[in-house]
Amino acid sequence: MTSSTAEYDVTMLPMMKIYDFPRGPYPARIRIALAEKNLQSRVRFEMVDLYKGDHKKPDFLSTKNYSGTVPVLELDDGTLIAECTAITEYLDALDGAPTLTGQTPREKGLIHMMNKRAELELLDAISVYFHHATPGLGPDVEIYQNAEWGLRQRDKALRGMHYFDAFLKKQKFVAGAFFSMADITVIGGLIFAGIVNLPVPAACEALQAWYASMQERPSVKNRVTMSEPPPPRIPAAPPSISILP
Ligand code: GTS
Repeated sequence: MTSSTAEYDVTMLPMMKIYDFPRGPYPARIRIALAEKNLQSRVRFEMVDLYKGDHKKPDFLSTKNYSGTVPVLELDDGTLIAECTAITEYLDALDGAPTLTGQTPREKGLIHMMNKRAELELLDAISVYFHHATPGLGPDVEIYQNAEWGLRQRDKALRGMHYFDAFLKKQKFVAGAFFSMADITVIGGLIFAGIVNLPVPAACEALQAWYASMQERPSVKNRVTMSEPPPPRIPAAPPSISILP
């Protein structure tokens, strides 16, 4: 599968902005997608402090994302695209050779289905557990919690891990023979599982092995440091001037 078309030049793309929370599992999905598509240089990240509840403030809700979540992609013409799946689809389509969301109708259908399942059965379930049955983002942000609902979602996520394990016993990647958006979403789920100390069950050996190999991918390994500012440039020492005659 090709990663770009002949006339496509990443450096010609206008700059984009991502409203982001660097260590968050959902923003991780976009960071991984950006690296897989070699688009890191076209993006500036703007941190939204979730622990301060900045994503729930009226200004963010009315001007950036009605749903009060990050990431949000902002294009140079001001267009705003929220939802990781939608953002990934946009980024993947830029080069006309989508590698993450599939090229054939069959690939697209399977990837979309498995991506949605990775959200429903794993990532979103762990997110509900985090927000409802743990301190979450703290009392100022978590204004309504329902621990029972959160614990049910934790158990749903554990069942989801078994579901994906069964798939990965049979195939190399979540939606088939190649790495896709569905893998990224399961990775997001397991990043969140790590944050909430929800280990992958020992019986899920295929899922564990797959996750270990995913963590070796540069896009996954370097996802957080992607947005750290480059180290300060040390000015070159001025040429030494001899004042001796
Ligand atoms: N369906 C959304 C998507 O796919 O983009 C969910 C996004 C989401 O929940 N993002 C988290 C968030 O904004 C970011 S993080 O938890 O991964 O850092 N959570 C804040 C909240 O209050 O729900």
